[in-house]
Amino acid sequence: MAAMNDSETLQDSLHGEIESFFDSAPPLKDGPDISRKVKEFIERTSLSAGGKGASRVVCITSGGTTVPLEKRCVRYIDNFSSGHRGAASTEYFLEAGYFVIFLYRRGTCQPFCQSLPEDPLLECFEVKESNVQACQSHSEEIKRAIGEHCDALKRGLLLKVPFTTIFEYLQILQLIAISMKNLGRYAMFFLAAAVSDFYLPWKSMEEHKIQSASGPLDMHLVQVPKMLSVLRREWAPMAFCISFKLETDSKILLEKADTALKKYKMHAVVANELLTRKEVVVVVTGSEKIPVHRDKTVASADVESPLIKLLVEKHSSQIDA
Ligand code: 9Z3
Repeated sequence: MAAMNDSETLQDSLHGEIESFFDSAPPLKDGPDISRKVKEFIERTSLSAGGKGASRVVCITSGGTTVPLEKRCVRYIDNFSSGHRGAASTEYFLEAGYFVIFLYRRGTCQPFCQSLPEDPLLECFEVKESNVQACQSHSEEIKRAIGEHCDALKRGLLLKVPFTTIFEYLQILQLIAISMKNLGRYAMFFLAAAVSDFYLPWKSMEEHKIQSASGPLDMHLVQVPKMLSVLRREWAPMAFCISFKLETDSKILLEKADTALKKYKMHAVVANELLTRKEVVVVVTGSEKIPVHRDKTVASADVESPLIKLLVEKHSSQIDA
């Protein structure tokens, strides 16, 4: 029997880690329902293309994943992400003619709601003569938000799928990616979600709330297997894949983005720093590092607008190659 080389051994151990992650994960509560909705959505995208080639579909991940510490979860570890990047990018991809699967963390920013106050229900409406109506000061934003959201849903351009835990996120991402496999190069992944690096396996988790009377807490967290490799290699190998690299230290950011690009064979890695993430990002590809800035002359302009324009161009080149 031929001896395994280093890369085969690495792939084998990654497969083992991934298998054990999925085997030990609690089954998705509404798995069959999510699966049906995703399949129907993707079927509709193919139908709508008619005879004109294929439609482009992007899966946008948004928000942070949680790591539960108890099965009947009271406490959890969280990952920072407001969901602004994913929500704003959803609007720009829809504008560019993409179908969007928006895989988002429950409670984070939603597309079309960027200009609304934090608590729109309580801050944008008032009661007048026993009727609820939109406040004059917010009526235009509300009309736009509701109108564009309903339109995207009605025309079947947007599918929203929520997650909370790292277990839900990775199971749903796998389900979506495998369903998108047949779209080939017309599929795109825009992985802006902040994904936990460590988790507590379900089988080693306490059933009930951890008791503080037991003294200091000692917990062994296991590394979350790097699903980016398997997404590229097996789940949807032809899809155009963009991942994100977040750092707080600018000195290591571009190097780490470059390493991720090569290690996971991404088409581009968007590098961003926590404090400046709304002003500038750097798109790192195999041949260039392109800084993308927000247009500072327009108060409401965001960095996602030029970023999505650039990524759509890159995706077009990939499709035509
Ligand atoms: C990002 O870097 C996103 O751009 C942000 C967006 C989470 C910073 P907001 O949601 O912020 O608009 O508030 N996302 C990816 C972060 C991440 O976890 N990347 C992993 C890493 O850096 C690779 S998958 O190791």
